[in-house]
Amino acid sequence: MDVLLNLLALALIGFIVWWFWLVKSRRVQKVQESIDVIVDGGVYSPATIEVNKGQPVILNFIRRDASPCAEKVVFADLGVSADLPLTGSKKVALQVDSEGEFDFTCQMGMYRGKLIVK
Ligand SMILES: [Cu+2]
Repeated sequence: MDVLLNLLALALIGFIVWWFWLVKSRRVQKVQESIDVIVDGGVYSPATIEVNKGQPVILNFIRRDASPCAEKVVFADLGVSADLPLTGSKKVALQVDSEGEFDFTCQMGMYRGKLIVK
């Protein structure tokens, strides 16, 4: 009888772990982070951004450079680009499913940044 109770308790613990941890973590895919990127003076700050593979991330571009040079950000390898407004900010949602380094630039390639996916 004691053995049976122990087995039941173990099964219950297993179920709780499975339900609350494994099932939930698979169902809810959270954005790993929202990262602010300042666009000013010819540089992105930060210029190198590391993110997790296969997990959505939001890059929040805050443009402080009024020159037309800064008005667009292009992730050429990812086929993603965005116009950056002069006031406020622009959120760029990304999810990269393969490891690697992906450059992002302004349309003339003067601003340069790097997204490292691990
Ligand atoms: Cu430019």
